[in-house]
Amino acid sequence: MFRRNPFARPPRALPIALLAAFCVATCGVATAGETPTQRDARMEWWRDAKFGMFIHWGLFAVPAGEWRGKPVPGFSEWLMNQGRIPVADYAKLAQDFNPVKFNADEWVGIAKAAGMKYLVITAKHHDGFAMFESAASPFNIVAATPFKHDPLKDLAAACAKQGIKLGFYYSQSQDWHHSGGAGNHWDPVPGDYDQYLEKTAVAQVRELLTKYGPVSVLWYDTPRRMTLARAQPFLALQALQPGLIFNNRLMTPDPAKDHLPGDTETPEQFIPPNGYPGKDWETCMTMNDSWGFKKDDHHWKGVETLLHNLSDISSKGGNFLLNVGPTAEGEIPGPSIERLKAMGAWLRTNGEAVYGTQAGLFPRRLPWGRTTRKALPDGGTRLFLHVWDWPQDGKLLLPGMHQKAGAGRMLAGGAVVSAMDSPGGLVVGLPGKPDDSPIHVAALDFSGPLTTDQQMITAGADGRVVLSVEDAELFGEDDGKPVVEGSGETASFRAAGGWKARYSFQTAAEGLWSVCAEVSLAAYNRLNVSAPGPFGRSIAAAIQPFGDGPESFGPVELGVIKLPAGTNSLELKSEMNEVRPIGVRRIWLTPVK
Ligand code: H79
Repeated sequence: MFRRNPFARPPRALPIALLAAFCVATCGVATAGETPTQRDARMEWWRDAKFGMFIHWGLFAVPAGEWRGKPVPGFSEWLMNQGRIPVADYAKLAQDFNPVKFNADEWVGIAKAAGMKYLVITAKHHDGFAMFESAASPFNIVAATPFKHDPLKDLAAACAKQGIKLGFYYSQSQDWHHSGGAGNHWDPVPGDYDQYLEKTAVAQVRELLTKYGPVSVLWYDTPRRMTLARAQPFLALQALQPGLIFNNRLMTPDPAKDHLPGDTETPEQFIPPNGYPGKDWETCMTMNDSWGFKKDDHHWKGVETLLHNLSDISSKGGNFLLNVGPTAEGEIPGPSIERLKAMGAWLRTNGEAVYGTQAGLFPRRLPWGRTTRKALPDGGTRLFLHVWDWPQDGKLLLPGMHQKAGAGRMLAGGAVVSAMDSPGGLVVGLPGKPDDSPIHVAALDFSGPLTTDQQMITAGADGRVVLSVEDAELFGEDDGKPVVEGSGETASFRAAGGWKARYSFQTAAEGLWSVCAEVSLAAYNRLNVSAPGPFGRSIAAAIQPFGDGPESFGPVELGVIKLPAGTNSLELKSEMNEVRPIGVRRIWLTPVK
């Protein structure tokens, strides 16, 4: 399989679902001269940490998504680009950047109380403004603002004091301000890209790696125009920080000959359906819509969603880098602080199910939640059951598991959890009644490693892959989550507005599949099917309303899709943005000869 960096020049016309397909980049190549054991040792703290704070802070916090009184659509840190603002006009914002309320100890304290173990702050974003004192460019917070102070110095000290690992985000390629930097097409500053790399980017990364004590993470972004030769000076500098971990966005490899340097996969704004088995990965995600502070962005995710994300990510073996966008005054927004506090409270009781854990056991989606596991010193394994939906009868099935369970308890309160074998697997009895915690966690101990004979969905004897409603992971926008009706053969889900259904299954060989669905709909609709993967592409079918209303289901052929061998996931959604109710029963894939 070829290697592709997620943010290397995404083809413009492709829909987001397809861009996500390209985000399945690969890495995990050890740093030159490092053995696998040394690499494991270097990655250990990061693998255990699970939860970190991303901080997007920069000059963009001053306009906060508005230019000359008018809102500019998109991320606030992209305002200069989206508003096509001339370099000289944008640079004047520095005169109004005076974050007098900034308090590094408070920020680090907020991260720590949230249960976060590391933070990654934008030292320089695409706008080219350095949030640190830099001899390489006067366009920095010390030289160009009334604040005249280096906040990264304070943060480094606060992190050291409070035991939080420090990381820097650095936009090495895109720089809309400096001569030769990539990405400024509206008011380009003439100059040579290689000169820019040497005089600005490499010089500033050297400053970041030499003037702030221990740096644990370097987070590069949007490697437009970055080749292996251009990456070399950055790679060489990294030796200045033993143990440094860096992401997979330094460069775009030439698929014919290069490997992609970097320690971590970086899915942005999504959770990979099956994780990246065998690789280190970190989902970065905003808490509202914008990364940088945007004054009219009130589209906050709820605490339950944020905790489900942390639970889902850890069940797939990844880390969660959750973003805050502080204001130009230097404050983390109140709604972010509230949510972080609630996450911290949950983690203080249930953190054992997250920190230092590995991906859960079951290859198929569980109807009640997620699992993680941890090896015990005596050779046994502790399985954590993250209960998202407490079953009415208090009983959970661990499908295909037939090992004898030892002691079990709820992490909150310690009440005893029972487990009994049954033909379908272990039946776990949860004690008492659920309270208002978004996730209740049970821990069960086993001797030795865990096994389940639960299998991923595969093709049946007739060659078809049949995906039922129970197999679907359902997503809704805001309050519009799809509703499941019925059970067995005739189970269906009903959805309207923005919704998405995701299915995971295994294919034995690469090939073409015809996708069909049994649907019921009251109005014209267009369904979109996509499979994130090397051949990811969307197919869509215009389907007419048929039958006698919502009770009547009929088959519809959606099109043909190419899938690789192995684990696949397929997403189904409506292309109609307006509310168009639809019912979906089974989906099936038939191999195309
Ligand atoms: O720092 C955050 C984003 O600013 C940065 N990565 C995260 C961590 C990022 N850079 N590029 N992208 C994300 C891809 C998204 C590009 C978009 Fe746009 C910016 C979509 C809309 C605004 C550029 C301008 C592409 C379309 C219009």
